[in-house]
Amino acid sequence: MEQNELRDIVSRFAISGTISEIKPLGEGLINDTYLVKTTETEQPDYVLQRVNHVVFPDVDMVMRNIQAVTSHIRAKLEAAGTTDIERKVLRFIPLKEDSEKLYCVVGGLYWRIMIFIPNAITKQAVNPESSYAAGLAFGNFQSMLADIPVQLGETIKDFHNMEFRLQQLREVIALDPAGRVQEPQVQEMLRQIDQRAEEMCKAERMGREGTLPKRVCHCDTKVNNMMFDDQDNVLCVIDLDTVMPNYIFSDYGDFLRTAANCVAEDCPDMDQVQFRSDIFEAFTEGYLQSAGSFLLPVEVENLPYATALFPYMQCVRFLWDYLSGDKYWKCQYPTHNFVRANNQLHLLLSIEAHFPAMKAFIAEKMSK
Ligand code: GN1
Ligand code: MG
Repeated sequence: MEQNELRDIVSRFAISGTISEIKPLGEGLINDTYLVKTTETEQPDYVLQRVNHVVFPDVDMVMRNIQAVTSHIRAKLEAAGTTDIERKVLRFIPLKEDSEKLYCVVGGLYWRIMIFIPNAITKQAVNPESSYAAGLAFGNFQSMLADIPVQLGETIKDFHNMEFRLQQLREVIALDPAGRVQEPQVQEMLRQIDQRAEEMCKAERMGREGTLPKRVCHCDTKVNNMMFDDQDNVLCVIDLDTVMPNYIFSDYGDFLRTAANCVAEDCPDMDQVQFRSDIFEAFTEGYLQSAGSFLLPVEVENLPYATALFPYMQCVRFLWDYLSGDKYWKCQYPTHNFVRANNQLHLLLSIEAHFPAMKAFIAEKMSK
């Protein structure tokens, strides 16, 4: 994108200060992000982002959700007398022409701007200390949003609905567009998926029966979606596009899926795919500390289920994409999606072996 086009877009927003330069920021795969520097030291710098409207078809809903969430969190922080609030919650800048509107559309693309948080870093890898901090931060995030007075929209419909993900898989099996369904290793994986399908859909059943509530969740709880200060304290949770009502299992389970695997989700050496109980324990400890006060017994009891659910769901989603002919995730080689699915299946097997220890750990924490 040309500098002058970017400058034109930025100038539609009610920012203060003079733009000195605009340069790419971060390595996100879904949205395009730029840093907008201003000349004056007393004025903030900004983050300009193009929202991917293929992945998020209703950008207006995304921005209404974000506005509701950030203003609710800001009000809570102010009421608690928190200092340095601008570094603890994101602030999006409205348009000059409409102070209620937080994005603009230019040539069919969607743009928004937020204040850049200075002296903050993101992390890619975790250790037990940062997992504990992440558990606290994501539990706090859910806790602050527990009494949000508006109904948030579902920015990706049925995003973490296990019944829907299995239905998508069945549909692609029936069509077999890439001619991959009969591969023996696919058939074996389908057997493993089938064996667990009923159990893995229990959140949806409990939801229908009215025993499991939906709460406001982040739904993309990776460690790189948090900002830390230089003392390793969590400042705030970022990447709020997927914030929507969901079972709390989403935030708890997806963090452990990504952080507690000894290797990356596409590592092809299945012997190395192992669940890390040190990461599990540290994250769970932090999470129960900040979310324990509002969680229902049924939610706490099912945390081990949540830990299994997300590798299972991701196995189903990667296999679905493999059988579809690799349309959703970028692939570096023809079996990349199958390798990812297999990695997630092996993570699930390792998690299943840890079930008794996980249950005992949670019971012990809750009895204190
Ligand atoms: C996608 O691109 P990223 O890493 O933020 C996906 C997640 C998957 C993840 C698997 C909107 O997230 O649900 O867990 O890939 N996000 C969407 O790598 O589909
Ligand atoms: Mg993301």
